[in-house]
Amino acid sequence: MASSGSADLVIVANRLPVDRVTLPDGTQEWRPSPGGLVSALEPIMRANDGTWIGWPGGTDQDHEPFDADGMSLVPMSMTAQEVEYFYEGFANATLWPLYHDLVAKPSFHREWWDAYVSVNRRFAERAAEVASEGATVWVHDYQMQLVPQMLRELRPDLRIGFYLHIPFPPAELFQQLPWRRQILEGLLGADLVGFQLSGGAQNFVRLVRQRVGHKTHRDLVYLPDGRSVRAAAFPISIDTAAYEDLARSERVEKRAQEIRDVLGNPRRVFLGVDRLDYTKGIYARLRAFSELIIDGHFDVEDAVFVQVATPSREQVEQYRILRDEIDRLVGHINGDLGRIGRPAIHYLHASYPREEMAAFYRAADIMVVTPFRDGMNLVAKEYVACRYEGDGALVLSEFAGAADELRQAWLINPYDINGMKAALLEAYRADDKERSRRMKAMRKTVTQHDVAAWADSFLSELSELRPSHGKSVRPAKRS
Ligand code: GDG
Repeated sequence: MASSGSADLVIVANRLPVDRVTLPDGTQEWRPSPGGLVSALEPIMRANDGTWIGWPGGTDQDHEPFDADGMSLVPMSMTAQEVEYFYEGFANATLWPLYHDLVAKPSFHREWWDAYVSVNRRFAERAAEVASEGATVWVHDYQMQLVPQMLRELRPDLRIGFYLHIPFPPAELFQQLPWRRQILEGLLGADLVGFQLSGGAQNFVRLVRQRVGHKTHRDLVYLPDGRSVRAAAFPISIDTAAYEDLARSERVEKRAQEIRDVLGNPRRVFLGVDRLDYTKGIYARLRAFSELIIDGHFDVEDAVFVQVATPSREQVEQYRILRDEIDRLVGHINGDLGRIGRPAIHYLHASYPREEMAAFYRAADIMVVTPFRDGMNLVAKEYVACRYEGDGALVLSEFAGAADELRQAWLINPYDINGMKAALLEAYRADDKERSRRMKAMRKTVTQHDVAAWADSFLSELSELRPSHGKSVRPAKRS
């Protein structure tokens, strides 16, 4: 067994919750990249002397571990070739499309796989160094699926959890992967494997039975060495109260009004917010909206679509192609349907501070979330959290994990353009009473089930699975 470190709780994720940024004068500094995951885990990390292992972005730079906000951060370096083969290649051009219903064609390259193995090994070795005797290690997402097994071999004393943020595909698709067995065995190093939905957990257990040959019963896998692994659903959520507070702030309220003014105060503002990703269904939704104008249901004076598309994975070819397609479509639509000062679509290829995002959510009457496949989709929940007056409408794809909980949204099939048009129109025409009935029910769900509840339920389940091993994770001190 490797000698142990001092951290009682270790997070292993592809990214650190900070970015290394270069300032105009050439100096560099760490800047927090706060996402839902960090805010969920921060209190638990603080209460447990937690350490976060991840890549800070950039290449070929070694950084010493440092402390930030009561967490100890351990930056992992990556070579330019690893970024290309492991991150852009195997993670984002093999696993990402394969796990999202083959919305794009996955590429299989043996040298990408080799890089995936070696990066996973380095992360596992680092986790083995920093974790204390009997510590809890929580590994995150599709970039790190081999870490649980590698870590268990190095440190059998640890309690290991794994959480997959994206869908886990059905056997019929997963079995295309030349390294399918290695991935399944990698995940089986964990005591608890968490998924967004129970369908993902069931796909995993079925594949383990078929491909690895282990005995399974319901959500349990029995390994020959006597250990068992549980696979279960833990739908992720957001820091609901923090979003609501932001939405209620005077600055955000003022900014939301400014946005509506600049848009010309149309009757209805439609909004899309996504990473620019082919899984998100941006093209189809913009087409559906434009056809409603062409069909004469409303005019550019009545309705406008604001689409925020955050730049993402720009080195990957399929993402470049998508960007060009959306650029062309928006150009066509605005060229054909827009008037002076009145484009049909406001297309913003940029990333904004959280406060501005909240202002967009406040300014929008109808939020349009139409992925072809999405693990959860936090944008849908953020919109609901920001509508504290119980107004606003959500049009949501059945293929987003969030559709399991947000049943009162206008649910659509993103492959069915006519169905999508009908739902957009219904949401456009719905009266206040109808919109409020739906929104209030969804707000209840998002308020009761926030990201802290998600993290607590995963970690307490993990502690129960291995009660005799190691120390318990101390609950977060709520302020
Ligand atoms: C993966 C899974 C799962 C976006 N643009 C800006 C910005 N965002 C924020 C949103 C939201 C987050 O990014 C995106 O989360 P999603 O859940 O919508 O989608 P993915 O990035 O694909 O996330 C997904 C999630 O992991 C968590 O498990 O739900 O299914 O694919 O929080 O607000 N934030 C800021 N500026 C932007 O321009 N500040």
